[in-house]
Amino acid sequence: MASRPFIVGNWKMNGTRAMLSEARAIDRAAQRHMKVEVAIAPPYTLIHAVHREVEQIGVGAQDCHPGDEGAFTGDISAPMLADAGAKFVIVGHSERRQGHAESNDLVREKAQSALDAGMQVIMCCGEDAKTREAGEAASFVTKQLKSSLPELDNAGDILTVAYEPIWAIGTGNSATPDDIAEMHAEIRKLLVKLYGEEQGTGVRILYGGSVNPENAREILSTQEVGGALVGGASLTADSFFGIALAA
Ligand code: G2H
Repeated sequence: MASRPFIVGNWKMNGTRAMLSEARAIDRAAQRHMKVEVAIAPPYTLIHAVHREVEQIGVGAQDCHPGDEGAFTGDISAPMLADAGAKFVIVGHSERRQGHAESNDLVREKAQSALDAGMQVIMCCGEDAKTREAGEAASFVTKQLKSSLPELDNAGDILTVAYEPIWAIGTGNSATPDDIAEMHAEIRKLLVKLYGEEQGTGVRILYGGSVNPENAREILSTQEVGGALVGGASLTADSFFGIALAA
C-alpha cells in the first residue's frame, strides 16, 4: 500500500494537444520530486497521447461506461481506457452525479467495470450546500459512499476516495481544515467498517474543491488527508506543482 501523498489533476473538459507540453512539464517536475505521487486525468481525447509522452506520472480517465462494449453511441468503456493507457478512473464526480443524473448504483457499476479492466478507482463523494447547512453532511456522505463503493478484498491497493464538497468546487472557497478533518474521519470509519482494519486504513482519502498553491499546505497537512484532487489549478504545470510541492 502506497503512503506517498497522491496529487491528482482532473483536467475536466479542458485540453487539446497544445496541453501536452504542460503534461510533459508536470512529468519532469514529478521526476524531481519522487516523494509525491502525481497523476492527471485529461479528457478522453488526450489519454493515449499523454500516456505516450510521460514517464513518471500516472494517467487516468474522468469517467467510464459500466459496460465493456456495445451499442452505446458516444460512450467509452473501461477496457478501452485501459487500452489507451489509463491506470485509474475517477467515478462519481458530482459533475457526473448532478449533470448526468448518475445514481449510486450506476457509479458502483462503473467502479466495478474499471476494476475488472485492471485499473484503480478514485471514488468521489460530497454534499451540497443545503445538506451541509442542514447539519446532514456526514450522514449524506456516508450513505452516498456506502451505496457507491463495490465489495473489495484489497481496497487498500486499488481504491482511493475523494471527498469533494460540491459547494467548494470551482468556487475559490475550499472547506476549512476542521470540516475536512471531521469528514475524512467519518469516511475512514466507514472504510474500516466495510473493508476491515488493514484494508480500510490503506485507502487514501483525497480532498478536492478549490485546492490551490496558496491553501495546499494547510489542507494537505490536515489529519487523514492523503492528497488532493485538483481541478482548475491542475491546468498549468506551475500551479499544479505548487500544490504537489506543498505535500
Ligand atoms: C473539484 C476539483 C477537481 P476544482 O471538482 O475535481 O475542481 O479544484 O476546480 O474545485
